[in-house]
Amino acid sequence: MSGDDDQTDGESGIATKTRPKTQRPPMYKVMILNDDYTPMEFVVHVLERFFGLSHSQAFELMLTVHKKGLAVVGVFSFEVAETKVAQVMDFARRHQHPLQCTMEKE
Ligand code: TYC
Repeated sequence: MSGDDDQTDGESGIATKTRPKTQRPPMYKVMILNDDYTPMEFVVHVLERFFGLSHSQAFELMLTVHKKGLAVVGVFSFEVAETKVAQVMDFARRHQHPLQCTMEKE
């Protein structure tokens, strides 16, 4: 309950609050990198399939990567980020495209 941790400052008599530290799990950015060979449609398909983006969101994000070199495509827990990276890398390799997907602690 909020207010449970109200305390009274000994000197001033002013009510003060302590905030118990809430532990949040670290989150990981998943990024895709541009290259000169992977077809644009393939990257759009990857973003729709593995990151749940709509076609127009996927197309825009693909263009951002194409122009800027890389972009964050999502932020996930370690396990989910690891799985996404592995799925994308495996899918790209199976289609013989050099698309790279990496993760980084936020
Ligand atoms: N640069 C690629 C091309 O012109 C398209 C591309 C976009 C590749 C994004 C990778 O992550 C990427 N065919």
